[in-house]
Order: sequence, then structure tokens, then C-alpha cells
Amino acid sequence: MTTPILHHYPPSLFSEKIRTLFGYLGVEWQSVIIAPIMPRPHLMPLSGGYRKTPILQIGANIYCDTEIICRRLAALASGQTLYANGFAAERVARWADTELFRTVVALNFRPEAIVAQMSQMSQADLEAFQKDRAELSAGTPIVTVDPASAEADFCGLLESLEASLKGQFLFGSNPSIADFSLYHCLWFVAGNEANKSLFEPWAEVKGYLARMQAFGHGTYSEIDAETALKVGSEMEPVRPANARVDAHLCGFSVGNAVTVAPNDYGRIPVAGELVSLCDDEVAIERVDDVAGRVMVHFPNIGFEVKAGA
Ligand SMILES: N[C@@H](CCC(=O)N[C@@H](CS)C(=O)NCC(=O)O)C(=O)O
Repeated sequence: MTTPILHHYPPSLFSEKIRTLFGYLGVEWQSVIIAPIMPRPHLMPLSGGYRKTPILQIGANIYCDTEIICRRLAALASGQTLYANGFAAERVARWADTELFRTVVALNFRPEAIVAQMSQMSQADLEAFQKDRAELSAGTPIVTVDPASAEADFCGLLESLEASLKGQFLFGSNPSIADFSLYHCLWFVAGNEANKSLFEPWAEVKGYLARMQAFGHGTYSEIDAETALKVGSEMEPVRPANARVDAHLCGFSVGNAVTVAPNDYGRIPVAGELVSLCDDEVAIERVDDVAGRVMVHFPNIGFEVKAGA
């Protein structure tokens, strides 16, 4: 089997979701540490412009967005109990990855949290980071609540979690996909010194964090971005086993020129030929001057498919 490659950087919370999933599933992987800001010259030829983090690469197949990355890894590891609670677990996962994500970002944007988080950065790096994130969220701000409301929301969440966890995971004695989405948001907040006191009263929540953290990040080796690009360019993409275009979803057919872009922030369209468009996946094939023929996969939800190159 081709070893999965994760393009990520250490403080990225969505990357932590996937690193922890690798640990839980026991899937061996390769790690490419990317810059926390653009440009990423060795990754863009593979992703076609998609710029959020993380990105999973399996040979010449590129998976964008943790929703589809999780499903791909669960299938690789036969980790189907992750989705045993079906609808409910997937909905909670989506809530955490969207609404709770915005709350925790707002929380870590409190002045005291920013100071704690960015204290290692030089002034020039800080300015470059702020400029990059302003471009990422241009017209579609990620933070939509004020810090005080975010703190109130988050404390309410901790209180109700404390009452419901009882030494287990969200849906019982095995972790589900919802736990990985909740965990990375809690990890992001807990990792900031300025937030330590928020967790202090909640023993169950701290125990839950420790249980999730105990999965670790599994077994991995480091490779550089050039090597990963070479792997992609030397391999042929594999079509999804169930590739199809569901007529009720759109007026598209296999082979149509389309673009796919996130419908929230970082709306950079990726252009290619449609391979699959069904309830849980959009796959397009593209030919890149550097990366060659690659297939890029997105979840159906949260992305917009449009006609045209
Ligand atoms: N819905 C996406 C969200 C990914 C996301 O927002 N990641 C953040 C990092 S944690 C990001 O892309 N930041 C900008 C960047 O890394 O360029 C997913 O599930 O993968």
C-alpha cells in the first residue's frame, strides 16, 4: 500500500484531528511540515490551489478537508466503528468543525490569548501571518462572535460535557468521528496558557482530553515537500471505487470541466474534469505541469461545484 502523506504544521488544529486519528487507527504515515502561511510551492501543484490545512496525499490522490480525509483513513484501516453512530456522530462532528471551530478561534483571539500564542513570533512573522489570514478570510470572516460571547459559549459547553461524559467518549465506550472533531477544538484552547483556568473545574473533561491525547500520533516518518511532490508526479491517480455522478445533485456529467471551491473561507477554485459527484464526495482529475495527472477529492458538503475551468 502507498503510505499516506499528511501535509500539515504543528499548531494547526484540524491537523491535530488527523494526527490523532492516525494514532487511533494505527495507520502508518509520512509527515510533510508545511509553512503556516502561503506560499507553499511544492503543495499547490498537487492540490490545484486548495490552501487549507491539512491535505492528505495517497500517491497521486489528494484529499482536501478533514471530513473526507477521515473517511478515507477509516476505510484504509477498516475503522468503521468511527461511523457506527451514523447520522448523529457525523452531525456533531460537523458542528464542531464549523460552529465550535469559530468559537475557539474567537476565544484564542482574546488579547491575552493572542499574546500567549504568538509570543514566540517576531514582529515581521506576526505581520506576515496576519496578512495571510486576512487574505484567507477576505469577505468571509472566520471570527463572527466577540471574545466575551465565545468564552461564555465555551464555558457552557465544558459544563454540559462534564455532566455527560462519565468516563467515556461522546457516544459510548468507543470513540466516534465526533470525538476527533470535538477533541481538536478542545486541544486548541487547552494548548494556550491563557486558557488553562477554563478547564480547571472540569475533571471529566480533563480526563476525556487525556484519553484522546493517549492515542498519540501513531508511527510516522518525516519527508520533505519536494519528495512528496515527486511521489505524486511519479504515480497514477486511482479512481474512487464508487465513482459516479448522481443526476439529482446537479446537471453535470462525468468529464465536464468544473471548479470546486470551499463555500466558507479560502474560496480558491480548483479546476479539473469531473470524475465523481455523489452524496459524500466530489472528485476531479487535473493535469498539472509539475505534478502530472492527479485526482483531487473533496467532501460534497461545504464545497461549491461550478461549470467551467
Ligand atoms: N474544513 C476544513 C478546515 C481546515 C482549516 O480551516 N484549517 C486551518 C488550519 S487549522 C487553515 O487552513 N488555516 C489556513 C492555512 O493553513 O493556510 C477541514 O476540515 O479541513
